[in-house]
Amino acid sequence: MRTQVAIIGSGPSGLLLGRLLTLAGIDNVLVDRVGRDYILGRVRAGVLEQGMVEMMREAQAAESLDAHGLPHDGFDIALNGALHHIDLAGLTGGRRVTIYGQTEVTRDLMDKREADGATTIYDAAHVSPRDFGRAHPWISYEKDGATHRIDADFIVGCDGFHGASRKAVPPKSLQTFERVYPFGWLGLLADVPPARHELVYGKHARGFSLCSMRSTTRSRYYLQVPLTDHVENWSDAAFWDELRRRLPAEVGDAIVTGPSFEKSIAPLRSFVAEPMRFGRLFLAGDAAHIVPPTGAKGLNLAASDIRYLFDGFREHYAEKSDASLAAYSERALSRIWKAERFSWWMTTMLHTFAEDDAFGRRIHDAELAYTLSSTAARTALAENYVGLPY
Ligand code: RFL
Ligand code: PHB
Repeated sequence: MRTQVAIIGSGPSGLLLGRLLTLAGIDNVLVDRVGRDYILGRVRAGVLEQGMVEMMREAQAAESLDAHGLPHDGFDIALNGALHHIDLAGLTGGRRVTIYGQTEVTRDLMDKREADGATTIYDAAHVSPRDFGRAHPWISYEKDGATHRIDADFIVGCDGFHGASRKAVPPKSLQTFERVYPFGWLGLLADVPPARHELVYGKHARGFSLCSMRSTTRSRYYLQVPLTDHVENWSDAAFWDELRRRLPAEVGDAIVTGPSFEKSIAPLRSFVAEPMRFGRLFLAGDAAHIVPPTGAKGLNLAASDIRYLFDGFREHYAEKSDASLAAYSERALSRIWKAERFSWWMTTMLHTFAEDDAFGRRIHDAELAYTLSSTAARTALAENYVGLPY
């Protein structure tokens, strides 16, 4: 098989790139090691920046997002039994975020891809990018007992943190930066109305908590838990009890409980790999970087990578210019590092660190108290939360 752009990974970054390329008349093939249902079974992000919403519209895949996404003009931070409102729109000249699940983004893009008739190979084993340091890169994979080959002009690794693309780069060509946090997030999804109409990020001596949602009838809640914890240790009742303990009474009393249909623990990590281009192989999304979810940036960063990369491919094919492709890694990394900083800052400010001494705890408390009390600091928070310009 031959194509112009071979994409590894059918998550939001691979699907968004594929759809934009297809609309621009650029042939592309997508390969994933698992299948559609498995991918749609993963519960992940839920907050979209305005830039990502606009990209979904550019991809002509925003009908459901525009109909069912919930625009949010702000959120609350709970501290010491009180709520402090962060007026995103007021602090940023009217910018806002939209609540719409990653699962739905992925499904909408998959449906468009199917309707486009673009080639997607699911359940492909041992996917491997080859010869990307040379003029004629290709991908190999195994399926149905046979080995297959896709020749391409370019390969894009959208295959997430554990994917094959970054691993195929010789270690000496790659610099990595990493911070692993000493806790995880236990997440619960339930078909109950959200406690409030906006998100609540809770700081508490017992640990961080977050009240989020997917719709007006589906809630997503998180609790900070030790890395040694296991999801089997948490009955639904224990989760609801602990959540209420960590939140002010006005939020706790408004929580509607019900049976969960998803519960899982995710570790928190910051990670960046530099550069994001190796000859004819590009990395995008989680394949190149991870942020802890506290700033709601993971999915949105995947979208901004695709913004820069798609512009590069369009210029390459339509205008015979490689200037944007050449600038991809540097442009993307400049925005990524700012989101890394913001996500790290939100995480350290809002979580409880067991290894903190008394001084460290007071400093983290003062950081949050200052942020809540200063219009300048709240503006900086809001400007990052709604998303820095592309
Ligand atoms: P994805 O979504 O991980 O998609 C990668 C795709 O590549 C496939 N793949 C392979 N295909 C072929 N060969 C291989 N060797 C392959 N290895 C992997 C996978 O099957 C998959 O289909 O990456 P993408 O597209 O870059 O999108 C990034 C986002 O998914 C990610 O940033 C966010 O979901 C991060 N994240 C969260 N972000 C938020 O902003 N808010 C959240 O609440 C939030 N929760 C989460 C998260 C990530 C999690 N992970 C990675 C475990 C919760 C979890 C549990
Ligand atoms: C979510 O709804 O899953 C969510 C929302 C905000 C975050 C992280 C996760 O910061």
